Amino acid sequence: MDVTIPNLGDIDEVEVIEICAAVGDVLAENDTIVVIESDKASMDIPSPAAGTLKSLQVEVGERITEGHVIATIEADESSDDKDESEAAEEKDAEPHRQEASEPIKSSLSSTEDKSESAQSSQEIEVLVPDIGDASGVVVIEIAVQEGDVIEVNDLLVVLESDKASMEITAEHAGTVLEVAVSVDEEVSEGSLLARLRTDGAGKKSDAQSSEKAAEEPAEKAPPATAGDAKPQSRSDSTGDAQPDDDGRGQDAASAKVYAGPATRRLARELGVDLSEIKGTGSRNRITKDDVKDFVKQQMVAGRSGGTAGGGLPQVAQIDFAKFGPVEMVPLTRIQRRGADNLHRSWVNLPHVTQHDETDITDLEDFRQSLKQEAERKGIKITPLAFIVKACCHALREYPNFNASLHADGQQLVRKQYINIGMAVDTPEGLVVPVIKAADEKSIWQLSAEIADLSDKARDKKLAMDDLQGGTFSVSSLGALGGTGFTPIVNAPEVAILGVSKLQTKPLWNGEAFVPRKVLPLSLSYDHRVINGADGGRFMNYLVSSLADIRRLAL
Ligand code: CAO
Repeated sequence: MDVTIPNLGDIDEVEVIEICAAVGDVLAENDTIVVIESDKASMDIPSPAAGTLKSLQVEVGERITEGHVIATIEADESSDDKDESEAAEEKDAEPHRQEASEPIKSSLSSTEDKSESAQSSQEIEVLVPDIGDASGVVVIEIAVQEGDVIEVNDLLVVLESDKASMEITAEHAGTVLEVAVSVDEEVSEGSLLARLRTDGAGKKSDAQSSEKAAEEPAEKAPPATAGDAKPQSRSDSTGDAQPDDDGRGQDAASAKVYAGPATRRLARELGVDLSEIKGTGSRNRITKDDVKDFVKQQMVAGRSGGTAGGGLPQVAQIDFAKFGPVEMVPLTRIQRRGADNLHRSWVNLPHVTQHDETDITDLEDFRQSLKQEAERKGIKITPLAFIVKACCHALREYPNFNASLHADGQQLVRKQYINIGMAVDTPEGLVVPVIKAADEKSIWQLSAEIADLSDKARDKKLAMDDLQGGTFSVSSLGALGGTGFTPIVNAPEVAILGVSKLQTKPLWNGEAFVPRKVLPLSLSYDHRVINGADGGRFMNYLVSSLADIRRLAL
């Protein structure tokens, strides 16, 4: 009995990426023989019957098309007397036999559905909105399922990039027809997330639309491909190889490797055997990060002489459980990405941190005097708005702090705009939204934007654009305490200001010690770009601007 590549829908060619059986192997029905992959998805080709694998007609890396014979099976006794046409008939009759070919069929039918939906004005597609230049955006949460009745603003899906999480909410009330993604799936701008049928009721009025109405030309809809099929289980997906819901797939050869096409591609490029990796994704799915972490571990483990990558001394691996009970707490994606970014900056940039203090008694008096007005305006006014304002003035005065070192190491890219990144502490980890054109904004505007961006960061409502384009950062731990710290530069920026807790201290005014409100500042900078004297000048400028905020009006 020949095993052939089934109907591939609109896919011309696929690549054999894995061979899961050897000639002579005794196979059970539905045991995976090979795994094929297109640009969008991977798919197991299972044995259509129990029997012995007599020959394999493909090799890993070979590109093949629909109908290509990949193997020959000698069916065991129970099916020996069946010829191929009988087997094919039986395949139509038995539901489980349809598992291999059904996904491909579903990809074709989804094309039809889409063209139908394009004719109906009530069916809409929810697409991934503009996510700027963010890469590696994954679905981390799906809040609805097929058949759910939803209201405007109901949460549909949560996406997460290296930098932040973003909630995709419904702009129309209606019913969920299809959820087109699964948790841990990587998506990009324009990817289909879900299809809804509107009930003709409300629609969000704001323009931040992440849904595209079906009345748009049908050809605008992305072509239906195997990758568009909903990857929920092996029986209805041409997407990832996934364990069956009852876990049977865990034991089956076909489900040994549970990973998406992009992860498989990365593993192939790096020469990694996916079966050696334990997946950390949902239902033990192997993610790209798992592959990268595995490679890192291999590099560290493989190195002799106690050095890690880049010749750095290796931190000892200790079995802490030997000394008492331990608990393993997984880091959030933002924490892991943050750790990578901070480490990258720390090992690449020669950091210097300069500490100083500024007397902001007058600033604080002024700020207190604004409290009633602030309440009327509904704006919370904290010292941070003044600090950001002072930084903008200092950056204009010292433009090398508002710059990045060019990749060739020979030039400085001075930016003609001033965008201030603001570190915000969130339950998922540190997030740095950016106040755009901060130098053009008043203290009121800055205060409102600081509150707005920090609320959005904590509520996972930041757009990708809110996280991009920073030219200098401020990290305020003032509300928490401390007398100083060494903030890490948010590379490729070249400097960051750390702010610690305001304290009332006795200061000598020439005649007596008087109580003054003193704010500690810590300026870290990239010493390749900024020398100590420049650092000193920048800090002096900040200190005097904050000590006498009339200077900010100059
Ligand atoms: N000294 C003393 N009090 C301060 C202060 C300072 N330097 N800065 C702010 N405060 C006060 C505020 O005035 C406010 O008090 P009132 O409510 O009485 O007015 C209170 O502390 C709380 O302020 P806030 O934190 O809500 O607002 P903010 O504008 O000062 O800061 C934000 C906003 C988002 C920067 C902050 O909430 C935050 O997340 N900080 C953490 C940043 C961080 O984690 N950095 C570390 C990065 S490196 O790992």
